[in-house]
Amino acid sequence: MHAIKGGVTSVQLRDKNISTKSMIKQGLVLKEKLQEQNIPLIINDDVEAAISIGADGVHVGQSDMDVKDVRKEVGSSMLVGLSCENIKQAKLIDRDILDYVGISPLFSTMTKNDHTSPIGFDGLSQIVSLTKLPCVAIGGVKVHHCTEIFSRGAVGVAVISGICGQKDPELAAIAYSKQIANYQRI
Ligand code: TZP
Ligand code: MG
Repeated sequence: MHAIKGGVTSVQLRDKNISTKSMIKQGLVLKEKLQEQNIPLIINDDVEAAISIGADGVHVGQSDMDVKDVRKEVGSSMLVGLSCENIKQAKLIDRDILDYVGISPLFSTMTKNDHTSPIGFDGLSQIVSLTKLPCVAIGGVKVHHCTEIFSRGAVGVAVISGICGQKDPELAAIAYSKQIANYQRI
């Protein structure tokens, strides 16, 4: 909730090592808190949990459930996002099924130990230009990267360690929010 006070506009619940039952338990608690603040909750890679929680969205990776099947299960009102790691995957993005794309990883990060090769700013531009969907950059995103990320056409940044791993997540979120607000004024 500190991060939200600092300006975070959506939250993803991600834990690769818990059961659907625990995901639902945690998700329901989180959903209630986020709903009070009008902040959407996205569940990572667990469609069953996302449906049970009544989450606003579900996010899958390239090796998770196929997005066509995800869409069939969640219906038309839930957001569905997909991670995209390279040009080949970008060319296969189906904008009739998906709502947004997570471009990943921008830079190397210790948070996800099995990530693919970092794509950097130029990779980000290439993938953005291949999709008409809103793109969010993830992976090693620091405050000082935000202006460049937005200038390359992404509409958002997804951050874990830069906010959750900081002593003061609220202050960290404020720093990201300021960069984004400044960019929007340019
Ligand atoms: N997917 C690609 S990189 C990543 C995920 C979940 C981790 C991002 O974490 P951080 O700490 O913001 O680099
Ligand atoms: Mg995954």
